[in-house]
Amino acid sequence: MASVGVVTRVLLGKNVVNRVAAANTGFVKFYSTGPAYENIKVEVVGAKKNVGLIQLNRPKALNALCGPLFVEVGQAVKDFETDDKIAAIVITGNEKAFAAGADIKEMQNNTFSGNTKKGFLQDIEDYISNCGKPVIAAVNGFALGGGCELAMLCDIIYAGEKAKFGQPEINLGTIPGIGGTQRLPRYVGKSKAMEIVLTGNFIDAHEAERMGLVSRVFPVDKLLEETIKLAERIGTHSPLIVKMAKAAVNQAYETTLKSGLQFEKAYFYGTFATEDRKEGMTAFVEKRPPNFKNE
Ligand code: DAK
Repeated sequence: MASVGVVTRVLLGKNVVNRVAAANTGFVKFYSTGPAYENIKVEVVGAKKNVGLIQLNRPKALNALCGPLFVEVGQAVKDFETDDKIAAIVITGNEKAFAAGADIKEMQNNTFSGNTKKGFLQDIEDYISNCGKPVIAAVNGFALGGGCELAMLCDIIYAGEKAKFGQPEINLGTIPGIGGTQRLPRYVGKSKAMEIVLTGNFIDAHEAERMGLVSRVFPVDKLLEETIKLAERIGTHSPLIVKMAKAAVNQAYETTLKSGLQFEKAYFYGTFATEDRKEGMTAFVEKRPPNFKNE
């Protein structure tokens, strides 16, 4: 894994603290108290140590999304979101699988009443969708079922050229449950989404790019590096304005065109109440790079 930062876990009795130490600067940051991560790896990467990297890490099960993994991803996203030094978050898997879907063995004996009463893997949707920072999926290998849906929860999807996307739930006698029937049509249109959901067939990375599901495709071994570069590029901007821009784009998926345009205008006007808007335009006029303060 491309890595600049170093992640260590410090066991304090039963409590575990994820300690992220940036090797070059000696800077030490405590992430969160709570249970040790068993299903993901978390790192701070990038030249400025401002990219939070979450790697799904259940390789023997092709990163199948078991309940504890979902909880851990949610916690890691939350931790990165609340850390002012982090500009963007990247979620990735390994070369064989981003994630092959929810853990079928874990849910095999679930019941309608149990799912209805207790819910099923719900939280991650809120953590990622509502995250105020950009979340980027770097997909190599299989992104199936909940894995494809996890990628679609992210703001941008980059893929390695061997990636395969699909919603194969139909083969299991069920249907997508975390956005496959709702987000996929918004990405690729009704006919393609129907084809993918009703056949369970996989699509490859280039086809996914042509359909608009994926924004760029890279050689497998360049994917993570390129995704981190994208996160760093976003990280050169004002985090406050990035948050507003993300919220405005997301409105396009939540409302009518008229309401979305009103939202955009209100946010556009709102940028004029920020120091960073003033700095951005002043820097342009003075022909110098802006120095954004997140204010
Ligand atoms: N769950 C559990 N184990 C899995 C798995 C999965 N989804 N996918 C793969 N594995 C395990 C295999 O069982 C195998 O384990 P062992 O037998 O070695 O112990 C190991 O990973 C390697 O898999 P294969 O031997 O099958 O590897 P192949 O290369 O031959 O095939 C494959 C790769 C990805 C084509 C195949 O493994 C496959 O078809 N996997 C299942 C894909 C799938 O159907 N995914 C959709 C699952 S349903 C919700 C949230 C989420 C969801 C729903 C609701 N809410 C919040 C409400 C999501 C639902 C789903 O994703």
